[in-house]
Amino acid sequence: MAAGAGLGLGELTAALAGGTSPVVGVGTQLIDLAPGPAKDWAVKNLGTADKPILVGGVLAAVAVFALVAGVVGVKRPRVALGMTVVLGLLAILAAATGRSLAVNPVVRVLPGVITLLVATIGMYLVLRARGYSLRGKPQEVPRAATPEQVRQASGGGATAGDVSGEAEKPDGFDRRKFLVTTFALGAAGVGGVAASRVLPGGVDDATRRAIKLPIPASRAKALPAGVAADVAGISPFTTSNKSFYRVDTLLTVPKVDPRNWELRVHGMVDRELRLNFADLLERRLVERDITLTCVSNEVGGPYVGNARWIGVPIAEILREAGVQAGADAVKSTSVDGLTIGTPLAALTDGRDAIFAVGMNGEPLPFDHGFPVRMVVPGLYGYVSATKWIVDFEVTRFEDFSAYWTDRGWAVEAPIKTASRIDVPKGFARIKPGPAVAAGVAWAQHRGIAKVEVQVDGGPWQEAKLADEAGIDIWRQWTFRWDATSGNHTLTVRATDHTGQVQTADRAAPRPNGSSGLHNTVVMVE
Ligand SMILES: Nc1nc2c(c(=O)[nH]1)N[C@H]1C(S)=C(S)[C@@H](COP(=O)(O)O)O[C@H]1N2
Ligand SMILES: [Mo]
Repeated sequence: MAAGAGLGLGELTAALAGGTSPVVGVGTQLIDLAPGPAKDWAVKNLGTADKPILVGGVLAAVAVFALVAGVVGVKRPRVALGMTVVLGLLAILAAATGRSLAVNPVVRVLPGVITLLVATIGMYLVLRARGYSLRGKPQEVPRAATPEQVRQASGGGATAGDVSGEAEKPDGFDRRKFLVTTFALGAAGVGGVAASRVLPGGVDDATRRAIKLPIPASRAKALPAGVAADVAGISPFTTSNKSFYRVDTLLTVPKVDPRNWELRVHGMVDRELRLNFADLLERRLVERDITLTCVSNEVGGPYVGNARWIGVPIAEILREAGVQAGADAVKSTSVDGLTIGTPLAALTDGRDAIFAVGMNGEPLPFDHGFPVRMVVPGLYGYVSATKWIVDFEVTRFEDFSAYWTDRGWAVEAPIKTASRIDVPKGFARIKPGPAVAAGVAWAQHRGIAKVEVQVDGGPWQEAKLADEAGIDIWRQWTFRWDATSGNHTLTVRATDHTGQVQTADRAAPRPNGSSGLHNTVVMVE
């Protein structure tokens, strides 16, 4: 209960003052310190559930630790207090050294300090109510104490062998006080968490949705009539914001107020720029369909999506800032301190690299980087798609290392040519006769030229491609075949416009993206 009160009031302090929540702070440190394989495993096997599972794990660990402290406290109250202090110190340490949304270092650790104080004082009060003195030797009074013993202990005054210490009345176990104290602590914990949840944390969703984005000066190219294949179960050509995959390292999604948002453009530039949200909206906006892919996507995996973005061309900002000779990279930083390194060339070679403010007709959703994120066609997200961006530094790759590259991922990571079977689903049962397979293929900034399907390891047969919307955008395909009874394996491969055929060589996502061919087994009745 004492630990719960500490965490609850720490949570409330974080909501009120804006510091790092103890649970989120420790969880974030665990994310950052986790060895690469552990993280890969979580991304692969837990998906987006990894975050609630991590938070649940932290809470469970605290609960177990606090229970042990409580049990130990029966015999050794000072050890119990020591353990409680350690718990608080962990929260402070995590906040002080980890990524945090709070800039001010004092504000940052404040919730941890509150957690330490509340939990320790709470533990002290519980122990006292339980009848234990903290000074001198541990008491032996409670539970089995006979009325005589109690009377002796309380009436005897400070005689030799006094076990009570001076501050305490050695009145043994005060059940009422004990229950009231534990109940009050529990209520403080629950109340703190509840209050922190109803407090407005940053800007709210109504404010976000109320933002009117100007009509972009350069609209997206009209989509050809046949970009979408008419097959049930195929990934929609445009991925809705709700079903767009999400990959990041944040336990609580930042709700940055656009009125306070600022992007600093600096480093190897002639003129440092500071852009606020209104500045961005006043610039020339472009609207583009761009397909995003995560480097963690396994062959056939779900971490790919296509959206219609609105944003400011990064090249135009760089031109205005004046890039100095020798620079070859940009280090961008999000509001929580995560860094991403992007090749300068990909931002200036004419492709549609943007500071995006809109996604599928609305301001960026909080989950996807509100108010501003980067979108760069052709590069995996971890080297290009900085969400909640606040800092943009022109620099050289040799002068910095970014968050993911510190964790064993490649410094440069163009998206590999890939394809996926959406229909039929694995182990689907279908009727014999004419059948259809369908899916998507992508090779951003090179474009998809051909998709082929193989049935049971037979010859490669060309699939029908949907119309091409652009080289930065995925392309749908369909394949008609004659299904005969029995189990069959369908395999797909794509070829991009450079002539590169998708490799069959299997590679894990680390260090620079998975490779290999997606296949699906169908059962024909
Ligand atoms: N601030 C921040 N930006 C980030 C990340 C992150 O962890 N933090 N993850 C990147 C990765 S790995 C990918 S694949 C894309 C995913 O963008 P989405 O969540 O909008 O799909 O965002 C990128 N931008
Ligand atoms: Mo990613």
